[in-house]
Amino acid sequence: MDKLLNQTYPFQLPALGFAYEALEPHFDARTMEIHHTKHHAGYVTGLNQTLEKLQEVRKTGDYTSVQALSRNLAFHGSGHMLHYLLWHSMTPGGKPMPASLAKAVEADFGTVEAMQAQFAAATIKVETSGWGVLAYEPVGRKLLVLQAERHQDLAIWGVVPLLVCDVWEHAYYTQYANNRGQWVAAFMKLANWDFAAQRYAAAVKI
Ligand code: MN3
Repeated sequence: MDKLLNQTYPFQLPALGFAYEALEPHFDARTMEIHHTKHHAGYVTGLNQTLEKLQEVRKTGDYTSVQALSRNLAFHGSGHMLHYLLWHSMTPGGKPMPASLAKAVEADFGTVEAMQAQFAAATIKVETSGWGVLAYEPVGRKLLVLQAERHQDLAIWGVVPLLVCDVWEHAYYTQYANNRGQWVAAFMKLANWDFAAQRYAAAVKI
C-alpha cells in the first residue's frame, strides 16, 4: 500500500504520470492544469499549514482553535489524498480490470457492469461537491461504492479507496458545464482499473 501512497511530511504536490493534455478529449488540458496546480496544490498547502498550526497549538497549550483545525485537517488531508488517487485513477484510453479484481467485484456486486453502473450513478448523484469512490472495507472484507461529500464526509472509517472520481465543479465545469453525467461517462472511459486492482491486492493484506 505504501508504495502507492508514499509521501512524508511536509506533503508535496505529486507530479502527474502524464502530460496535461494526455486525457483529451475527455479531460481538457487547461482544466487538468488548473485542477493540479491550483486546486490540488491548495489542499497540500492547507494540509501542511494546518499541521504547522497544530504544532504551535501543542507548544502553547492553548487548544481554543483545535476544533477548526481538526476540521481543516480532515478537509485538506482528504482533499490531498483523493486528488493523489485521482491522478492514478485515470489513464489515457483507460485500462481494463484484471481478473483478480473482477472476481472480487463479481462476488460483491454480481457483475463488473453492475458495479460500474452503481459507481457512475452514485458519483453523478453526489449532493453538491464530492466524489464517487470504489473502496475496500477490511473488516467485512467487502468492496463498496461510496459517495464522499466535499472530501471527508460520508466515509466509513478504515476503508481503502481503490478508484475515485472527482465531481467538484472545478473538475468538469469549463468543459461539460452543468452536465455532470457527461463528465462521469468520460471518466469511465479513462478509468484505470489496473490501478484499482493493485490497490485491492495491497488492501486485502491489511
Ligand atoms: Mn478536485
